[in-house]
Amino acid sequence: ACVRGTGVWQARRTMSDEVNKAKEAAGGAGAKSEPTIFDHILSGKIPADIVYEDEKCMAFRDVAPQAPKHILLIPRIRIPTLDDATWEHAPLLGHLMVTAKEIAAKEGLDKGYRIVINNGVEGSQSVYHLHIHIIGGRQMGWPPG
Ligand code: TR5
Repeated sequence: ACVRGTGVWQARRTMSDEVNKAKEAAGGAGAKSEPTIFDHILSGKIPADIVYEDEKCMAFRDVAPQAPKHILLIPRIRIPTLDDATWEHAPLLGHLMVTAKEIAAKEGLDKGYRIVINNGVEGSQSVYHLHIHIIGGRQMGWPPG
């Protein structure tokens, strides 16, 4: 069904890789309590291409960009998934949303962009530290895969 070397083959391969990663990430009993790669980026132990930071959050370029611009925006505190967010987190989540549109503007995404939060296994979440994907620089399709 997949034709090597075509965009279709690439897209399918990428999608199944992401789904597999998401399933593996959720597999361990400690998936929600163990530090993630993003904790190491926050502490500076692992380098990242940081585009923005303040006292509440940090944004850096995705290592596997899905579009010309692909940035991850994360809170400094670790909320594993959107499902773990409570009303106490509402001001922080609002801060992230307004920061996301400011980053998009700074990146020149004046024609539009996509904001994504993958949640849990069926949402294809692979890193259990809540993050907002800011994706742009090309025409997005709908519905998402
Ligand atoms: O699938 P979800 O929504 O959980 O998104 C996780 C994202 O983290 C994916 O888009 C990955 O490409 C991205 N990612 C994973 C790593 C990583 C990263 N982005 C920047 N830097 C990274 N490092 C250093 N290591 C990763 N494992």
